[in-house]
Amino acid sequence: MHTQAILQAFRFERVLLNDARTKIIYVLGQVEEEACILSFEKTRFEPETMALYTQRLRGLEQEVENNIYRWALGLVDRDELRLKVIYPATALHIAKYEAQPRILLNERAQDYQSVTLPYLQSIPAERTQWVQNILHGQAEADRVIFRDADLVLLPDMKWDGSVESLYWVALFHQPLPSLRSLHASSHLALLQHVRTVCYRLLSERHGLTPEQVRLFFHYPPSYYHLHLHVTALSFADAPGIQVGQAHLLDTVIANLELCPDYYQKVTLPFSLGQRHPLALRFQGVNPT
Ligand code: M7G
Repeated sequence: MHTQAILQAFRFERVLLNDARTKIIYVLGQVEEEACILSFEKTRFEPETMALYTQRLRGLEQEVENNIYRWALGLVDRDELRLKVIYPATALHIAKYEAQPRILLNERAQDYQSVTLPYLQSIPAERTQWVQNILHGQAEADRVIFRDADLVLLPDMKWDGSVESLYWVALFHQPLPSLRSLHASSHLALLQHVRTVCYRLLSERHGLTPEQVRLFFHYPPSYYHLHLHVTALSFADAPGIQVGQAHLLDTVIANLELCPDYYQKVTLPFSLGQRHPLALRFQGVNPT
């Protein structure tokens, strides 16, 4: 089904999340009796268009003047929006995007075995079909930045294309579910390799130095097929960089150098939406 056809058939149900800071709204609806999530994001200003911006502003309303200060609401022609569509959306997607309180959990090594592992094994394989499509060159092939026998590097769905908000993602061919699967003897060389590749391409393409980027894993991820997040440091409030979620690649490498099975032993604290299925499974395991 084409995006336009999905939009035409969309029947609005409710707003999942209205983020005033990021100017992104997530809405849930139905398309042909199946759930569909749409997100609309106000796009960033393009510096090149600013010279003539004042002339495009019209319909000023709610003007206030006070001394040298004044403010108003206005309209600009061709107000662009970034649209994302998840269709059909699963209950997991709805739980991911719906506004809800977050809770901090501690996943001990034994909790990974008894709670998280059964959870990730219960996730249908089609949830990571998009990863397989990229790895096998069946989707986004024209966007791929780098490909070799170990990994594929490409722009993340979240990237708006600007260097300041650079967001790439590196997908590994090895079917490693997450950070928890990493062991020095099998993966240290792979992690050093991805770091080298990212640094080289960030420098060649955008003149970014290693001091200007952050490479990190999420734990827990939304998708249990290991992937590395690559963002510009100037993207100061990039989504998912908070403690309880992001683990810097440099720290991961250093931990594995100190202790080869660090990620099989360590307790990993993480934050999740209270209604996330993994959080529900943890109830009773992590009484606070
Ligand atoms: P994550 O840590 O599993 O989940 O990261 P998160 O979405 O909670 O961060 C998955 C990363 O892959 C995110 O940064 C997504 O924006 C990105 N991503 C997800 N999908 C479905 C796609 C896709 O189809 N194409 C691309 N290029 N990136 C995607």
